[in-house]
Formats: sequence, C-alpha cells, structure tokens
Amino acid sequence: MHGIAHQPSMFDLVEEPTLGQLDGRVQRTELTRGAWVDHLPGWVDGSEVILETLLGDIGWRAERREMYEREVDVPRLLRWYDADEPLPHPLLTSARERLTAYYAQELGEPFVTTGMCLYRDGRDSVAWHGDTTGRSSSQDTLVAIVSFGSPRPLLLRPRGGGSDSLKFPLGHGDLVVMGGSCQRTWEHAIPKTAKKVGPRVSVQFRPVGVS
Ligand SMILES: O=C(O)CCC(=O)C(=O)O
Repeated sequence: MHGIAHQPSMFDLVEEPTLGQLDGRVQRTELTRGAWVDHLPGWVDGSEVILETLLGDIGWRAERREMYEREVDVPRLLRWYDADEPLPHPLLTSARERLTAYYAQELGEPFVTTGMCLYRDGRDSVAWHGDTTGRSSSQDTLVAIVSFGSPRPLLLRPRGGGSDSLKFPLGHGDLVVMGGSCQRTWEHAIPKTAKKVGPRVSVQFRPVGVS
C-alpha cells in the first residue's frame, strides 16, 4: 500500500512481540514550567510484525490544510481510533492497558484514544506544535507515544522557542511520554530529513477529550 518501501526479514517476522517492564526502567527528564518527558528505548521487543500490520491497509488517510491561500497535503498519513474501535494488533491494546496502570496515580484516568501517524519517508514530518485541542489547552495531561519502524528524532522546545531544543531519538519499539504541562508550555516536532529513512509509525495514546 502507498508504495512504502519496507523489506522485513523472515527472521524478524517470526519473533513474537512482547512488552518489557516499565517499573524502574522509564527515565524521566524534568523540563521547565511543570513539563516532563519519560523515555524508555526498546519497550516493545520483536516489533517488526506490528510494523508490518500498521503498514497494511488499516485505513490511513491523507489530510489537507490551508496554507498560503491554497490547500496542501499534510506531510504524513493519519489514522484515529476512538475508544471503542479495536486496535489492529492485540499488543497495542495491551500497551494501552499497561500504560494506564503504570500512570494511574499521575493521570487519574485511563488512556482511551489511539492516534496513529505514518511518516512514509524523510519528507514526511510534523511542524512545531502542542496537542492543545480539547482539555489539554488548559489542563495538565499525558500523551504516550510508541514508535515503530525507522528511527526519527522527536524534538522538544519551550513554547515560542528561545532555547535549544531537546532531542529524543525514537527508534523501533521505543516509548516516550510527554506529561505535566508539556502540551501547553512546550512544543514538539518531527523534522524532515534528507537521510534515506524507511517508514515510521507513531502510535499515540491519550485520555478522552485530548488531541
Ligand atoms: O510522530 C510522533 O511521534 C509525534 C506525533 C505528534 O506530535 C502528534 O501527532 O501530535
């Protein structure tokens, strides 16, 4: 589908995907203004089969938006799962449950929706933004991201810029969680790259009413 060049090896495809421990392994970086980021490289093991599923025909859509008075394609494909829509691989459902349990104290509510973004190659990207549609425009919340496929850096900077950005390299099976005031007081981006990179899928879990 979509002409995505991806050649999994037979070896990778027979490996069963599993989720690692979260307790004691997640590393927190405190940012300014009550924002923080948690990072756990390699949370999902054997994730090749999940990438294959996600690169299949799961209903990816291109979005268009107005720019300089004309409509242009948003440079990535999107797929949104509401609370009651089954996810395309059972490990993703387990991941959402495990994250809900791990962050229960801090979040006080479950992760419910699942947004997915497909970056087909290095030309796909997302510009600086915070997830501020809905409650996250005024309340602290958590957005958890599990990354599959080619590594791409997630950049973070305080809203409005002004200081150097932080870089979290997101590889195959890595977890990153943005928390506290991060969506309001910081911005994040996945920049384009001229390097030859394969597809990457970002799977984002959010509480209800946050996007
Ligand atoms: O690709 C990512 O992991 C980040 C996605 C993102 O920033 C968003 O969809 O809000």
